[in-house]
Amino acid sequence: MSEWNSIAVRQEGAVGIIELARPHVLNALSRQMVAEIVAAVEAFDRDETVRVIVLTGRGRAFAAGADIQEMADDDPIRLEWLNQFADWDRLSIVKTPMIAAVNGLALGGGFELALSCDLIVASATAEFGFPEVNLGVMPGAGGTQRLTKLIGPKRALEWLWTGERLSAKEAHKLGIVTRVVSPELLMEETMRLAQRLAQQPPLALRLIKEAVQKAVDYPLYEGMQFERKNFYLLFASEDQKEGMAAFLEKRKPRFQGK
Ligand code: DAK
Repeated sequence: MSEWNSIAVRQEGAVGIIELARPHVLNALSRQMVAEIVAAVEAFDRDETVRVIVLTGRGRAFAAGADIQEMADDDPIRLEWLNQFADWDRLSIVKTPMIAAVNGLALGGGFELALSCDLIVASATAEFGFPEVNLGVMPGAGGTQRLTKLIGPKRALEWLWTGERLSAKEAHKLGIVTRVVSPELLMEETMRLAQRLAQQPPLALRLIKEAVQKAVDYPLYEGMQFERKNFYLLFASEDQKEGMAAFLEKRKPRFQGK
């Protein structure tokens, strides 16, 4: 997809930036928009010049959830045929580090999109929530699973049942968000973090990401075995040679992702 209707895509140095761009409906995630986000993320993921991907929203919302207009008349059989989660699920196999810069409301699918990124940087005015329950449904794109793994079943249940919103500060306290910054500094701070990560050895970042993801699902022993294999694998990289040589020669390393 080279033409984008619902998003804006650009690259700054080694950082690929995707901006959700339907502010008139608070970036409600239409099917077209989800397809575009996934296509843009995958294109960046395959591009060796892109070391970090940043997702953000235009206007006052990051994303106010799936497009209710579009799904109001759905039925289970149509949903089965649409198989729309096939697109969505591809986000979880992206290897490049992904940061969500949450500028405002992140509700329902919008919160799920942020949770499927590796790190969330939030504006102090951002709010997070799963209002699906107020529509008579529930999250379907990972919300009950990802939130529970992050904050535990009791706290997750309370937020999922009430549909109430968490402030950026509460989300930070619960470990959902790693940084809270003032609204006007959101992109600057996120880009600073992204550029910093872009200097790190990309293969190590990818294999660390994979190992941390396994830590969430694997028992400790299996996780440790997985970690070890990735550790060994990095010794096959030029970046390992460069990193250790630079240390011994007391100079700054230059990592190339090789
Ligand atoms: N869908 C469609 N339009 C939306 C929308 C949404 N989710 N959220 C807001 N809008 C539209 C409003 O209809 C309004 O349009 P106009 O009336 O101006 O034409 C415009 O955006 C501005 O919104 P408001 O006028 O309502 O603004 P307020 O500040 O008064 O209220 C609000 C903001 C966020 C509290 C309110 O808009 C609201 O409650 N929005 C709905 C939030 C919500 O329930 N979200 C959860 C939806 S369920 C999937 C992935 C995920 C999911 C499903 C599938 N796949 C991968 C396939 C998840 C499901 C959900 O997210």
